[in-house]
Amino acid sequence: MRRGAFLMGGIASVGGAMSVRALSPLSARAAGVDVVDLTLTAAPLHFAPFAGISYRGLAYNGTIPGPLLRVRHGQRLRVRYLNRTGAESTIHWHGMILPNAMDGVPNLTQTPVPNGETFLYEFAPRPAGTRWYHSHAFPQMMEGLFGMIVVEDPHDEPADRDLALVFHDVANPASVEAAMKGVSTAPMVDPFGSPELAAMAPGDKMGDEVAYSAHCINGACYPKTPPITVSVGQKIRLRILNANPTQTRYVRLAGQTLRVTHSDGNPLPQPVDVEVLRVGVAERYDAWFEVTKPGSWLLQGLSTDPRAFEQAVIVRTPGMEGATPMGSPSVLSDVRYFTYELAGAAQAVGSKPRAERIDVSQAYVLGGGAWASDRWTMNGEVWPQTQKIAVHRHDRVEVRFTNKTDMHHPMHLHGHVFEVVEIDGRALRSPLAKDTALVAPNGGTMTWRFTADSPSGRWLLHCHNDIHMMDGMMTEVDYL
Ligand SMILES: [Cu+2]
Repeated sequence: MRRGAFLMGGIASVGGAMSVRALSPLSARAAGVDVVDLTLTAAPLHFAPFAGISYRGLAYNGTIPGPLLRVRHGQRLRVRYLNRTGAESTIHWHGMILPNAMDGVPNLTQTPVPNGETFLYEFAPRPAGTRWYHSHAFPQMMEGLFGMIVVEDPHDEPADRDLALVFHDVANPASVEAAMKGVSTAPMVDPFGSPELAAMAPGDKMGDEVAYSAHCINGACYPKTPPITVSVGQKIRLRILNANPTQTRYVRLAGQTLRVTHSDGNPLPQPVDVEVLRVGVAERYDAWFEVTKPGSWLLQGLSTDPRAFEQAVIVRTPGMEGATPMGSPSVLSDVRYFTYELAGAAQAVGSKPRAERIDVSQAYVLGGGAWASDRWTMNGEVWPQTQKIAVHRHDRVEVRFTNKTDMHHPMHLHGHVFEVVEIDGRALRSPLAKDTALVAPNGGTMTWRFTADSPSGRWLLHCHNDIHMMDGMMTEVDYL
């Protein structure tokens, strides 16, 4: 394999065809500097993950995904952003608590960066964990402007291998246009047995589904994804990001149990062992496994899409180069997969989250999305008419969603880490710290709590499904 983790002042990046990116420990020199300085240039790229496809996309520093960025908790990050996309652009630092002016939302937290111009992003990345960055100017993220950033926690349990895996896909632009108008006929691509498919009535069509022409991990499609070589006895840490703009991914490593330790970069109350990792749009998970015997296994992003087999990479021990890798069935019936209820120890239906003083409470009904509709709504309104949440500093805030659509919605709050305290009428004994969480369909509910202790400003709260966001499912938390 191409084991390409090169340190450049705290940045690990891989040139050429992107491989699975191994994070070696930051050198003393890289970890010792106060400020990590780098330049990100966004520009058009012909992206060709395999023969027969050449996609006109956008890339940071010439690669899709963009370079893997690494900083140590406490270091400052200074990114000179050069926009050569041909349009206005910004960078959003997803999952970070940072000054509002650095949050990268065009026309809300900053003037968009004109083509040919630069902008300086500077902040101390926090909290520690697996986070990511992407353009917040539609449709640049789905065109390729995204990458992972790891904020290293020096107190983290060390891994023998630390691997960054970005799951991403090439969207068909015509289907994106149709999906925005609610008239897409692209197939549903969730695996059989998934809650996404179970939520759909037969013949049910939302018209919002995007079609994808390639499914990649770190810029390549199977069988061109460079295999990952591991040794018996090693403990491997996988950092997984679902950068697909509309679809949940089910990640499975054949024949292995995954021990999930972090969700959206934040430590879980306790590790959870699963066979399959469910990763909603924009979510990240850290999952570990131990190599107990020689073998060759496929790590796969499961879906029923005809090209789903492309989203895979071989994990194998030395000497297994000639072996056929073990795969996984693409069905999820009777499979233990990661759920928030499992990780948060959900109690019985009717249980209530811990009683505490709540200063601001806001309920949202998620709606819209009928066939041929270009409206995805919060309390019946589309952005910017949606009801905003006004908070004072230090307020304890509760947000409750009721999802009346038959789609899951990956709801994301900028600039804060919230706690999921309730799901479908069941209180979580151990609330989950997250920045993005899937709200279940058909009357599903979810309650978040957070303290308004972030820097003041205007913080977006929106569905991270790009189609839903652009069709209005967006609001904001405003500090008074
Ligand atoms: Cu949505």
